[in-house]
Amino acid sequence: MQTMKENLILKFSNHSANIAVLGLGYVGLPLAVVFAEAGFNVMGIDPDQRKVDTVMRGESHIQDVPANQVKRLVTQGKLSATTNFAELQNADAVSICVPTPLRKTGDPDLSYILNATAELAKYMHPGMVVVLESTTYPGTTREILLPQLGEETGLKVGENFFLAFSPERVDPGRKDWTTLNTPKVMGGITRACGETATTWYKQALQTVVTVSSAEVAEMAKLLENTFRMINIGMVNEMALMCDRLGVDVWEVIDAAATKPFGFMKFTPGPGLGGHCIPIDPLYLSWKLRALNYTARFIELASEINTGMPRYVVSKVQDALNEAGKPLKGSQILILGVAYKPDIDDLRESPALDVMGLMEKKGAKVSYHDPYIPHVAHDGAERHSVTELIPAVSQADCVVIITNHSSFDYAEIVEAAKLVVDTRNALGVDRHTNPKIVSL
Ligand code: SAJ
Repeated sequence: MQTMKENLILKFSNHSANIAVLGLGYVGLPLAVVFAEAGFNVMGIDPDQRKVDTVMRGESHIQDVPANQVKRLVTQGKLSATTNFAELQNADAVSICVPTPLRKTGDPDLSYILNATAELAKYMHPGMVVVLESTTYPGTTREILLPQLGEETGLKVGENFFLAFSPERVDPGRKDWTTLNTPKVMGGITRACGETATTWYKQALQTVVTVSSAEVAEMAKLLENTFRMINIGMVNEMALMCDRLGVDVWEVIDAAATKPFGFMKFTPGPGLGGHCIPIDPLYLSWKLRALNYTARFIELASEINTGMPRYVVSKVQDALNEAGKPLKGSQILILGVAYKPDIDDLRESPALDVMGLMEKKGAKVSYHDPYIPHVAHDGAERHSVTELIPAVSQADCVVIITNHSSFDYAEIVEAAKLVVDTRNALGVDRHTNPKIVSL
């Protein structure tokens, strides 16, 4: 008599398993497509009817997923989408790819995971495997999902249902490392869970790395992103120290980066944006506070990173002061508001803080970003200026916040009265051109 695990592994091996992906965002849709390309029947489930309709029309709302690929898979009947969670009753395997943002208080917002788990619990049946992909604090899979999907449904984890965690590693816009070829860590609640989930993912992804528990997998993801957040914080503090020392931080970093081992280059900036790096580490520090431990590196790095927008405003204020102009009443043009170059994502962008702080000090602020036509934030609605060079020449100060590669920096500097460059977009010209002030 085949065990549930053997039965599932057979379904994964012959691709007869029905797959469901909960959440069709920047993680879920690429994952659904990869499973469908591997030959599985995949049902994408999302409460957002627009996302579902887009997929069913054979289109794509995610920049990394080509519409023609969605169209082909939908036409072949390999990929479909619905808002109906009851479809989960037909699934053998479910990936949960829902958001894990922060509340205004800075605490984790687990509402998406809780809602997805509550819906899934209604349709759990023997012989299912569930993998949580959403970045969260260590223990979430065991403490939140297991009780609702296991004990409360009468199912036995590791015997007639299998539960694991596998951190998403999607970097929107990246072409070299994709969902298909980025190594994927997998950790189960039990050994059988890890093995079953690994067998599933190995049918579609090039590399799956099995670890001993869900907690190891949850913590690995947090280490990955905390590593970046802390190093960015450290290099931002280097910028603050170099400013006081009168030393060019960009030259210092480039010099240090000539070391071929034992060093990894990070660069200072106007702050920390994105949906991962500024947020994920706070899930870890929040969990540790509940265990009466203060994650000092995370808290210090967060303090420095969140202080960078204010530092940028002080640099602009000092630069205008040198020109005999108060910030109040000055026309400021922000260049680039996306959270990093060459993408259209505004989430947690430091540009939002810089613009808000300047307006509070009485500056007249406008922005130009070819990727972001309008910004609605904190009750203010802004639109990207269309005629860039006239706006540059009219501004009392141009502030480069996001160094999109499409900008013609020579033309911008030529037309500008003053430029504050927070990304070293202008390079060595900063040494010779009195118009340029660098972070
Ligand atoms: N930043 C700096 N200095 C740096 C690097 C980044 O100020 O040296 C800023 C960026 O401008 C941005 C923020 O930090 O505002 C985050 O930048 P990021 O390069 O970490 O980009 P993200 O947030 O898109 O991070 C993603 C992450 N991917 C996942 O979590 C799956 C991260 O793990 C990747 O390492 C990163 O992409 C990447 O390498 O591009």
